[in-house]
Amino acid sequence: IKQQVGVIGLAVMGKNLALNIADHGYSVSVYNRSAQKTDELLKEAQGKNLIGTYSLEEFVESLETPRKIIMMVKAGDAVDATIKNLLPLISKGDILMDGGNSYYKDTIRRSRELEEKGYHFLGTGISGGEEGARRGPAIMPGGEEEAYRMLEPVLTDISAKVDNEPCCTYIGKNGAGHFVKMVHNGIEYADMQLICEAYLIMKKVIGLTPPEFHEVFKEWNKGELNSYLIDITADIFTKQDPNTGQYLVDLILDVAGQKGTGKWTGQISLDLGVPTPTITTAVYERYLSSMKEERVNASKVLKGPENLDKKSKDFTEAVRRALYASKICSYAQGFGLMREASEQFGWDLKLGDIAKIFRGGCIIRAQFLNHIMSAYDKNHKLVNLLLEDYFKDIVGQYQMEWREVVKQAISAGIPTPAFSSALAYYDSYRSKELPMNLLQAQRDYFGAHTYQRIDMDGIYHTKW
Ligand code: NBP
Repeated sequence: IKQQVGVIGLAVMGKNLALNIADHGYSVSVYNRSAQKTDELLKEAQGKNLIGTYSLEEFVESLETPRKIIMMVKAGDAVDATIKNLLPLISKGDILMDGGNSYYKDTIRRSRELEEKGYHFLGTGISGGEEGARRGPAIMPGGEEEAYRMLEPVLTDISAKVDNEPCCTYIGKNGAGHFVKMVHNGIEYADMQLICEAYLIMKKVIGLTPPEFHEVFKEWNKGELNSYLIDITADIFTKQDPNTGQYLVDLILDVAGQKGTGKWTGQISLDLGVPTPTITTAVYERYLSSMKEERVNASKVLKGPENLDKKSKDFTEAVRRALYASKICSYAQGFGLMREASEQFGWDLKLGDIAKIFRGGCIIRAQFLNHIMSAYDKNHKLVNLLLEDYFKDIVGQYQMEWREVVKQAISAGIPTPAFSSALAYYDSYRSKELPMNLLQAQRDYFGAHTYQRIDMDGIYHTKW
């Protein structure tokens, strides 16, 4: 008898996904380019219905048809290479799923190429890292709906569950699943940056210590901000270095890495003409962080404000409110980007369902997503989350503290670009009047770009 599901690529993600699939009662075949990872997995999978194969021929041969093959190889060339090697071996009607963080345009191309040849292709975003892959990730499948339906039982079984519902739903055609995963990661960048700015403000302005931070974040996690990222942040502040006894967080170099999905989100928001300043700023801050040597030099040369206005612990509530309001703006931006992509690519994205599957398994899982879900349930054509009652009221109610926190940071010279950009987004978005009348005049002055008037119809040009 043949195996039901095949997994190719047995690094962190593929290995854990294969174990997860086997635990849900499916028989699994695995293959990895280098044999060592296969051997390691087989040792771990003893007693499970999981077999190892050592050539793609053997792998393909071991699977029942139509074959269900999940690729978890490195995004980029490795995916193309794996597809190329599989093509002579598989049959029409087989399903190939790419579960890595592929660039959505690559997925659109691969879908077209494979579907033309009669194969099914699913570009699927999987979030949750190692633990998610093993215990239940959030899954964002894109491709032909018909092909998804064939793999749906496996994917929903292995996904995270919230209120007994799977964190996996069909997203849309071709690149839709990978696009949504990319925006998820962009939002994740912003969430993390916002939390880090809240930390920096409280560190500098109030002078909180790691144990105090632990208490503050633990408390925050009981309220509106309840989320995986706030929870792990609270936890991080408890860890002490066994050698020095110091808090580990204070010993970690302030240089952040990245793998590119946040950058793509920023690039595509520019391409699609959707403002996502808070998300993009979070990417820029990682770049700035990596200019460590330059920053150290600049810190000796460039002046900041002299005095720091210290605040009492009560100020943490203002920071919490500023964080929540900023978070709302960054989600408004991310969901705005998905809304526009849905229009431009004809994906018909169900934004409420997307918020729903983000509630479990993935890094941005949070209570707050319930509000996004119900906002789109009430009105699936909602143009901006900020306009929905719940968000509008919260941001309206918290804005004075939000402004106060940003003012404090600015006057103390503490860099809080994500807080500030979220606030600037809010203020620009709610502005009936922007200064672009002057900008249009400038454009017309130097480039005869013409302008429109508020008092008359038509297109005008002036000899300034
Ligand atoms: P990696 O992204 O580190 O990729 C390693 C795997 O790709 C190994 O199995 C490797 O085989 C295989 N591979 C490479 Br590299 N080039 C290949 C080629 N030309 N042909 C065949 N196989 C090739 O693994 P990962 O961290 O498990 O991530 C897998 C995917 O999931 C990526 O797209 C990643 O972005 C995404 N993702 C990762 C996480 C996470 O937390 N790590 C979370 C969410 C999504 P080898 O063993 O022979 O070198």
